[in-house]
Amino acid sequence: MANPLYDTLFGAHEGSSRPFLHLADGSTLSHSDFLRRAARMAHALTACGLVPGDRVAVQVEKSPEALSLYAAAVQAGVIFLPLNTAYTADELDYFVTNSGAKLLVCDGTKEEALSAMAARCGARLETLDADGSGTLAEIARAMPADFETVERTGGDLAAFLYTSGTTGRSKGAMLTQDNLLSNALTLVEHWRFTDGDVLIHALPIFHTHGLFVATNVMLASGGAMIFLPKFDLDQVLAALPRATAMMGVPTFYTRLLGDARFTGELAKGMRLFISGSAPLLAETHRDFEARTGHRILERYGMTETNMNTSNPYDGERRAGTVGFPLPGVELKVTDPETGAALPQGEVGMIEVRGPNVFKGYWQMPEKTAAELREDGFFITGDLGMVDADGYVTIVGRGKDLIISGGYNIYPKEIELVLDDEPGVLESAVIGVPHPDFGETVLAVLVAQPGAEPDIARIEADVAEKLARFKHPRRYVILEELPRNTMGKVQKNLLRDAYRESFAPA
Ligand code: MLC
Ligand code: AMP
Repeated sequence: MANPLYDTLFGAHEGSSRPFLHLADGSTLSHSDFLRRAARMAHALTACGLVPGDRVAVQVEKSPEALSLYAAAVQAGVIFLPLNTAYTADELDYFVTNSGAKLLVCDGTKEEALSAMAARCGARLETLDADGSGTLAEIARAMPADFETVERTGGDLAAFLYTSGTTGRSKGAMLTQDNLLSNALTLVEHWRFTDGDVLIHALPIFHTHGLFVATNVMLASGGAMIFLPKFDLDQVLAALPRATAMMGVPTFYTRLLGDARFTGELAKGMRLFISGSAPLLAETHRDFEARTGHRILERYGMTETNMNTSNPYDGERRAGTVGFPLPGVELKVTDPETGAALPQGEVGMIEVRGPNVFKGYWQMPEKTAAELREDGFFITGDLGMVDADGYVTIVGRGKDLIISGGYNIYPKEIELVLDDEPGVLESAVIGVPHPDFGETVLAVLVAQPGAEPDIARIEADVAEKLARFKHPRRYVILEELPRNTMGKVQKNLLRDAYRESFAPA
C-alpha cells in the first residue's frame, strides 16, 4: 500500500545489503538489517495499541534502535514525537499531555520518575536503552521481521516537533509526510548526495537537523552514516578519513578548529561540510578554509519549515550569508508591522512559503493564524535581507530567542520560573556571546524590597524544572531593569552591559 515517506526513504532499500549505519563499536548495519529491525518495532507499536494517527512520544538515547523507532512509526502511520534527552520530567509532562501521546518511550533509567506522570496522562510507558535493550525492544524481538506498511497520503501527519515560544508555552509543529519528503529530495539534489556518500552523524536525532536533514537525506540518497552517539571530538577526528560529508552546528566547527589534529590532510577525502541551526561566524568560515581548503556550506532552516535556504554547491559559498532560497521555496522580506513586501536590500521579517512549510501548531489555531498566513507564507521571526546577488543574510531575530550550541532557548520560559522564586521581584533572561556555544544564558534578577534572592536555591529549582542547556550560566542582581518610556524591558542594554561575561581571557 502507498505510504510516500516510507516507500521513498525506507522501502526503496528493501533487500539492499549496502551499508547504512557504521557504529562506534566497529559494526555495520545494512539497509535491509535496519529495515528488519524497523518492521519488528512497527509490530511492537501496534502491539502497544497504537493505530494510525496516534502519537508516540520518544525520549531515548541515540542508537540504531531509536532510529528504527522512527522508521517504524512512519511504516505504521503513527505520528513520531521525538524529545530532547535533556528535558526534565516537568517538561515531559507538558509534551505528553499536550500531544495526547498514547505511548511514551523512555530510557530505563527514567522509568521510575516518569511512570506516575504517564499513568496520569493515560499514556502507556515502555523503555528503550542506549544499548538497544528495554521493554519495547523485548516486545519487538518476538515479532516478525516484516510489516505490512500502513497506507498514508502525502498530506498525512508524520511528526510533531515541539518548539518553545516567546510566550513560554511550547507548540507542537505538525509536519506532514510531504513536508519531510519534499525537503529531503530537494536537499539530496542540491547538495549532490549519492549512495556513495558516508556522512558523519554526530547530531542528536530529536531535532530537525539530525533527524529530518541528516538522516532523511542519507535515507533518500541510499548512502551510509557513521552514526556516533554524540559529538565527541576524538570520534569525529577518527571518522573523518572514512567519510565524505558532515553536517553540524557551528560549535562542531569551532571545536574542530580548536584542535591541532584537525588538518587539511585529515579532511582530504571529504567533499562537503554543512553548517546550520545557528549563525556561523564569518571568522569560523574563513579559518576553516585556511586550515582545510574547504568552504563550509551554510544553510538556514527551522522546525516549522525544515530547510529554507542554502549556499550553492557550485558557485560562491558566501561567509555570513545563508545563500539562496532552495528550489520550490519562496522567500520574501516584509515590514514587521504591516506585512508589506520590502524592496531588495532592506532589512525586515523573513517569510517563507513552499511544500516544506508545516501544517500548523497542534490544537493552537490562534498561534497558527498569528504565524502562518492564509496565503501560505510563514512568518519566521528572523530578521534578514536579500542582497543584490540574491544571497540571504540573517541580521537578527524579531523573536526573543537564544541559540546555545544549536539548541533554542526562549527566555520567557526561564523568566517564568525565576519570577516565581522567593525574593525575586522580576527577571530578564538574555543571551550573551559564548566561545563554545555561540550564545549562552545570563539571568538578571531584581530582588523584592528587603529580600535577598538565594541563588543556590534558585539554581536547584531551575534544575528540577528545566533542561540543563537552558540553565543560566551566570546570575546578576540589579536594583531595577532598564525600561523604555513604554515600560518595556530594554534587553539590548542588558546584552551590551554583559556581552563580555564569557569572553576568553
Ligand atoms: C550540552 N550542554 C549545553 C548544550 N549541550 N549547554 C548549553 N547549550 C548546549 N547546546 C550542557 C551539558 O549538559 C553540560 O552540562 C555542559 O553543557 C557541557 O557539555 P558538553 O559535554 O560540552 O556538551 P556536549 O555534549 O559536547 O554538547 C554540545 C553540543 C550539543 C553543541 C555538541 O549541544 C549538540 O549536539 N548540539 C546540537 C543541537 C542541534 O542538533 N540543534 C538542531 C536544532 S534543529 P554540565 O552539567 O556538564 O555543565 C534547528 C533547525 C535547523 O535548529 O536549522 O537545523
Ligand atoms: P528551531 O527552533 O530549532 O527551529 O530553530 C530555528 C531558528 O534557528 C531559526 O528561526 C533561526 O533563528 C536559527 N537558524 C537556523 N539556521 C541558521 C543559520 N544558518 N544562521 C542563523 N540562524 C539560524
